[in-house]
Amino acid sequence: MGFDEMDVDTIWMDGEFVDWDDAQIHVLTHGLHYGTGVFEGARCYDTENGPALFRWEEHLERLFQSTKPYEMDIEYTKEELTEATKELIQRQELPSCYIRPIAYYGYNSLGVSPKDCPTRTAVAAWPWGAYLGEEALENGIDVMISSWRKHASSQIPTNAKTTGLYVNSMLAGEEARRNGYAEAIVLNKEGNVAEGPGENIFLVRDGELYTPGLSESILDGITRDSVIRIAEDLGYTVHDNVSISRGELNTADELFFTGSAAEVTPIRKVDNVVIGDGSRGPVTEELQQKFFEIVEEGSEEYDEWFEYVDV
Ligand code: PPE
Repeated sequence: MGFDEMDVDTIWMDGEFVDWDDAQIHVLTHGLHYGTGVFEGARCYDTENGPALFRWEEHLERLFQSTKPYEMDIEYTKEELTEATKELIQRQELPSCYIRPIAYYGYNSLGVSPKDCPTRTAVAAWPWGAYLGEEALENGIDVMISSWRKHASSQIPTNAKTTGLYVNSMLAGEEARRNGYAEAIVLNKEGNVAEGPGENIFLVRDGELYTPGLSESILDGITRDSVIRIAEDLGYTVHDNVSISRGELNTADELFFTGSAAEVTPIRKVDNVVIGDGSRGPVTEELQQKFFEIVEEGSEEYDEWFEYVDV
């Protein structure tokens, strides 16, 4: 669904709330030419205690961490960005939405060096349903191992959520969709499993969970972290610092993706190989149900994960 069909009218840009259609930038913006932006994707859930930003502090922290290799200075404090985001949600009356903060080198001069280009910051929010479709949450998706490899973190910091990184994600995702799959799995330079184009991946084997470690060229996903915590609280053993070979995907009992947009999405097939019995597995289902229960209720047990927005 395009933005034109959505009931949204305001974007926060560099300290001001502007009309959606006026949220424009110059075509010679540095970030457009060289991919020099960092961004976040978070969700606001309409919990039983009212709308709440899910793990907002962690998203903001990662946004600021992402600027470091690029020596970008966001001119706003975390508090200011939080206030702006809450007001953006209030103004648009969006009880549940996806939130996209972005900071990027703006307009002044071109040439790879961003010197003298200002750092611009914006926050947008819009309604966004299930990333890979409602049906995917229940039945799982078919994925393809991409022929594109993830950048090694010696080539580009993969733990920074940089706009330029996502051309790799786009290539992998579109290759998969062209071939009739819903999404891709991207291997790292060593040929081990890294992640999806916009998701982390988990494997279940003999009732234990495995997910690639941070040195496997992955984004340090916040949903990944949430699922690890939920799984451990439910009594599961989670191996979160491992390498997973391509072959291990085939023999997994269950596989699933996690992400702010993708939430917890089961994987039922990798290339032509059926995973488990080809449907959402029991461990995936338990974790997924618990995840949705937490975000729908605004659970007390995980109270520190919620930042409430008064509406
Ligand atoms: N890996 C990548 C490469 C990634 O982009 C995401 C989020 C994750 C893992 C999961 O991280 P987290 O959201 O913190 O659990 N991808 C975002 C962008 C999706 C998009 O299409 O844009 C997201 O989920 O918001």
